[in-house]
Amino acid sequence: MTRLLKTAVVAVSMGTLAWAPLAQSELQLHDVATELTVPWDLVWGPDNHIWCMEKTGRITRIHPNEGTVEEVHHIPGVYQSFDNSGAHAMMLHPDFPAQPYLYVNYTYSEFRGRLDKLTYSLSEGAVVASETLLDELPGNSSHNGSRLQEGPDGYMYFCTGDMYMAMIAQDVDNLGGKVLRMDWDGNPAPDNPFGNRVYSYGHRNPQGLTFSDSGHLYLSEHGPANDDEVNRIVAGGNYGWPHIEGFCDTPEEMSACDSLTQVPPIAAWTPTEAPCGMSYFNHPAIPEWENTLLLCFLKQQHLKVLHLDDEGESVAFEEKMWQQEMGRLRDVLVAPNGRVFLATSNREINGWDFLAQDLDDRIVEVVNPDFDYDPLVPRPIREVFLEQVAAQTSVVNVVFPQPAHTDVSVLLDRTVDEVSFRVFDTHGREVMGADDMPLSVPGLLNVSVAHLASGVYVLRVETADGHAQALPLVVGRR
Ligand SMILES: [Ca+2]
Ligand SMILES: [Ca+2]
Ligand SMILES: [Ca+2]
Repeated sequence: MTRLLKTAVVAVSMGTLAWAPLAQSELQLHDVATELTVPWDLVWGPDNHIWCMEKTGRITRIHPNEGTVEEVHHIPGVYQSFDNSGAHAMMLHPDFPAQPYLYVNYTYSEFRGRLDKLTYSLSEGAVVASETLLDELPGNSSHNGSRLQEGPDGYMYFCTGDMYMAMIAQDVDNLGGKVLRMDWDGNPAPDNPFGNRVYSYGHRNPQGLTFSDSGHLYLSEHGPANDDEVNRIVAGGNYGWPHIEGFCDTPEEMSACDSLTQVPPIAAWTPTEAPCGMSYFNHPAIPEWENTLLLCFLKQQHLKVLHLDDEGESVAFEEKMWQQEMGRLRDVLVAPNGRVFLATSNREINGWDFLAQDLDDRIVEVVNPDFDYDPLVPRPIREVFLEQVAAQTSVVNVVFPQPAHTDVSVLLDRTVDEVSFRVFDTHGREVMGADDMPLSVPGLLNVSVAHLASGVYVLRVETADGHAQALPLVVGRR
């Protein structure tokens, strides 16, 4: 259902350096999904769908070819101010859906934000439970950041804004103006530089966060009237705000630099252009963009292509794409097969339409028609789940997830295609069960526990050849 908008030859504008390569690819833009409201964060799922969170708190699963939009959840209690607050960052657990969790950051009152862990139910195709990992994050009408990323070290990275309270960015005990590094339950990663969740500090309002293939972490942040920045993040680094804006180059900044070791940005722009979502790109689908950071801009309404040097330590040159053609751009997503998706941000301010263009807000795909993309066929989440289960051949008699909310699965030997099971409460009373039940997938028993009260149970499974085992089962609800 893709609508061809236009064909744009890759326009190379002269960046800060004097040279730029000639580009050969003719890129096309086309709409993937339309009539959204400020799609703030796009994520590629293991089901080969785009997972999208709008500023309103609506979470959808979007078919990247057909553009169908399936609502998964609407976060209750998202607070949107006249300005920028609302829902800002989302990610899926790296082992989703075997670990059926989504992570979201949003403001829930004028001055407060949260990081929540949501539980997705395979049987319901929706979020069925939520747990708050970080409550009482500072918040404000703007400057809330944020982005979430999985690190190559297996930890969760989360960048936060200074919430219009500039000095908190320098306080390593405050969660604002930081890059945080945590496990998947929101606990500090064990070797963090300050013994808490903080990984780096001195950030103003970061809204872009991405890892390169070689494991470097890059962050984009809004400057005040000067010095938007892209930073390469190192553990324990102080990125200067509010004492230093951009590089340490004014007399006041130079005296501050005597007492403060600032990690300088790898790129800075004055006057400000409002950088936002950012993704590392390194794929033959667009050869001219290999080893680049793709960076969205709101105010100046374009995509910048920042070409990194071989070490990833500096920006060699930059290009500006599609200036003022799609309006404000909020996020860029690079799929594993090199497809690139952009999210517009024109229905700003709680969906007011005064900036809106036709069919806004939209997700637009950037395509190189000369490249033969790996199709990465979009598929049901259940199929992904069964594949994950099948890969875990050495694990048997595992009951998951625990606590179970609606469904529980038991991983058995893969030769088992029929079981009898019983569930007992702590008084030894049988509360449910079935005899000689054929398994739709050999080695995997799925049981609905939606009708059981929260509590501890024993699940007894018996196979046709008489092997029986009792396993603990915890049912938990909000
Ligand atoms: Ca994203
Ligand atoms: Ca800085
Ligand atoms: Ca400066």
